[in-house]
This record gives sequence, C-alpha cells and structure tokens, in this order.
Amino acid sequence: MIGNLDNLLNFTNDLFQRKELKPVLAQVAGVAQYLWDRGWAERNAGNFSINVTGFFQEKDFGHFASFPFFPLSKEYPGLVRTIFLVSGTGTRMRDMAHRPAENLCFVYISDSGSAFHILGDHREGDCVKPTSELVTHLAIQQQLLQKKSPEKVVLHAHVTELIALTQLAQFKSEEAVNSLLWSMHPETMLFLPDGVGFVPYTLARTEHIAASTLGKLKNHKAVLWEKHGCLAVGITLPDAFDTIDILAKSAKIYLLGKATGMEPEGLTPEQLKEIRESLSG
Ligand code: 2HA
Ligand code: ZN
Repeated sequence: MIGNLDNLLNFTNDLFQRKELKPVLAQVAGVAQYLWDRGWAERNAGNFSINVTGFFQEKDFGHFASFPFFPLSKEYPGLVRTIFLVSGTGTRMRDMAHRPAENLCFVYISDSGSAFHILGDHREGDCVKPTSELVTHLAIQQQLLQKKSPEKVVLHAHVTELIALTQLAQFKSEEAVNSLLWSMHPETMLFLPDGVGFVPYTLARTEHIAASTLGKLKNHKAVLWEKHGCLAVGITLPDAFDTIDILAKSAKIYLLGKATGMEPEGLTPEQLKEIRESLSG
C-alpha cells in the first residue's frame, strides 16, 4: 500500500462501521437467515451483490487504487469506479446471518473497468474474496446502471422448489413454466406479470451463464437456472428475496398438489386475465 498508511487503514477499519451501511448489513443478515431457514443455501450456496457506490464520496475514491488488485477476464466500462458489497466465495449464508461483515467484501472496480480492488484492512492475511459468480453479478449490475434501473441488488439462491420444477421435462420452457407459476397463485401474476426468464442448463461461474442471464433480465426481474437455482434483481436485498419467495411459493403449491396424487387445477385463463387487467386499472 502507498500513501498515508495509517489514514488508509483507519478508513478501511471503519468500512463496516459506517452508519449509512448499518441498515444494509441488517438486511443482509435477515435475508441470509431466511435463505438458510428455507433450505435454499446449503453449504456455500447462494450469493449476492449490492451496489453501494452511493454510500461513498468521490474524494474517498483516490485511496481505493492502493488496495489489492485482481484482474477481470473482461472489461466493464459501465462499472468504472463503482463499489459493490459482495458475498464472499466459500462463505455460508448461515454464518452471514450472524456475522455479515466477516463474510462479505467490498469490491471497487478500477479506472480501466478490467480489474477490481478489494477494500479492507488486509494486514491479517487473506481477505474475503468475492463470490464465484462475480462475472454474472458484474454483467447484471452494469446492465442495471446502463438502464438507469432503480434496482441495486442481484441475488442468487438454490431454491429447492424451483430447481425441482426445472427437473420436470414439461416445464423446461419459458412459456410452460410461466403458465404453471402464474396459474398456481394469484400473487405471482400480481408481482411478476412479466414472468420469469428460463436459462437452459449451463455451467455456473462462466461468461456463458452471465450472458444468457443478462439477455433474460432485459424482460424479467427473475431468472431460473435449469437444475441449479434462481436469480433475481431488486431495489433492496429483501425486495429481490420477495420475488424469489413468490416464485417458490407457486412451485411449492404445484408440487404439494401433485404429491396428493391429483392434478392441481390452477387459476383459469379468465381468472388470470382478470388479475392482469386489474394491474393496469
Ligand atoms: O455461491 O451458488 O452458483 C455458490 C453458488 C454458485
Ligand atoms: Zn448457485
């Protein structure tokens, strides 16, 4: 590190203590606990990123280039000098719920847009590194900024009920899965009138899954990753969680109905049309 080392370390020591960040950390802890309680975050499953650039002042940014530097395999011109609070790779949501600061890191995108710095006090050895799905998070965060979207959060989880649904051959298309999810619960049409995007099975942690997800998020606020999980954007972390929760509820209602040995009836097309029309009224 260069510059005034003590000032820099004082600054970073205080990162998680900043009063503006307290409500964000409380939301992180709350949502991490929900994910764990619902069984949607086994081992180190699930990850999120939160754009926290607005919590910092331009004058602070000069310091950030001194922190450990990690090249990215791609350039993100739309993310230059932005800051994200990101879940750490290998961390557990059940730990995040109790000790968020120990399981998160601050990622600052460099002036070139092709590397990031991890902000923090790195004197005591290895720092927490960002999630293995970072490329997907960055691609989406860049698209959100370019569209001037109010959403600042990307959340991914291993939602059992939704994964189960994508294991069934008849739901492996956007059309089929949306008509099922809408028909199982009125809230799904109310809160997700654009439905959910469907990404056919793709290896995780790759540019490929990032690109496919990005395409789907142009018209949806949530995406299913076949046989893997779900991802949603939100204004806040609880907002992204709520979207996933509604989808999971619909899937669960279907699976519970099926488990009785009978075929769930579902809302009729007329009932769904009525809900849709009530939205524009
Ligand atoms: O964070 O969920 O998709 C671990 C994962 C990878
Ligand atoms: Zn995953």
